Amino acid sequence: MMQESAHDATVDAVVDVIAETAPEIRTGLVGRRGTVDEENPSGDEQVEADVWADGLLEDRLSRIDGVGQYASEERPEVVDCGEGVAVAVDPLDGSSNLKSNNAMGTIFGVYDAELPARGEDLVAAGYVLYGPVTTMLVARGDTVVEYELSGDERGVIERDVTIPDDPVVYGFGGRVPDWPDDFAAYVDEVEDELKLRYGGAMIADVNQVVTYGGVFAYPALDSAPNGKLRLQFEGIPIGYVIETAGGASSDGSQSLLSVEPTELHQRVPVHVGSEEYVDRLEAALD
Ligand code: AHM
Ligand code: MG
Repeated sequence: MMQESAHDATVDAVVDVIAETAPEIRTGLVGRRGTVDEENPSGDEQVEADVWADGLLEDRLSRIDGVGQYASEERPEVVDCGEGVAVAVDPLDGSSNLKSNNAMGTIFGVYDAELPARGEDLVAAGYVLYGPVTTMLVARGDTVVEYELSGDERGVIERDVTIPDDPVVYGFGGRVPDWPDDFAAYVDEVEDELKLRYGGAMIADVNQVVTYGGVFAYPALDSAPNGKLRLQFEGIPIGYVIETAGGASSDGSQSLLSVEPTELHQRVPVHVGSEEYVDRLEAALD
């Protein structure tokens, strides 16, 4: 275990690198929207930008004093880079949206443990959203801060991001006939109460929930009992952001932060958002 103060400096440096690299990732997407002839470890088709953004982040994050491991959705193995915390990254979440020119994100989690690590080992997590403007949410301690990024500028938009009361939106992944019956019954209720917002990039859809209240899920499917999203790179970091913002997360029966990690690229059903809707989801799947 590292000293608390050493952590703080390392987490500061990780957040700085993500914030400084995001505007560069955004402008560097031009000319990198085509697919490469490779799959990532989860079997997804890779886009040129996925591989490029992963390389950029690996290079910069692994050079930080106090970062001991780098791992990403786009490479099979953990990169060892010394002593210290582990940084797990989804370099371009929702990169299939590059083709249709829609929103995407970058997700990061900093773990005080070797990967694969547990949610309780997380010391900070956050995401960048490449929307009409570039924003970044960072969850640390008991606070989520939202920034707007532009060039070298990082302006604070909100010092204490909290999911609003009175939920408004929902977004659920997977094909409807592939939803298990109990999840489909839950959706029947939710769609009478909330309005649909689903864009195919978890970060963009989750940020709708953070902004308006509601629920996002990429659930277990009949054809994929662990869903699509990955525990280390997506489930745990997003669960941490949402819970720190006053919401709840679940794999269907427990917080995403309590799920036992067994392998680096393991998948997990993800349900996050306003507590009421996550509680009802767990009751429906019981
Ligand atoms: P990616 O990180 O490889 O882009 O995949 C994850 C994305 C999530 O952002 C999103 O929720 C999901 O895949 C969308 O999947 P689908 O296209 O099946 O709706
Ligand atoms: Mg992703």
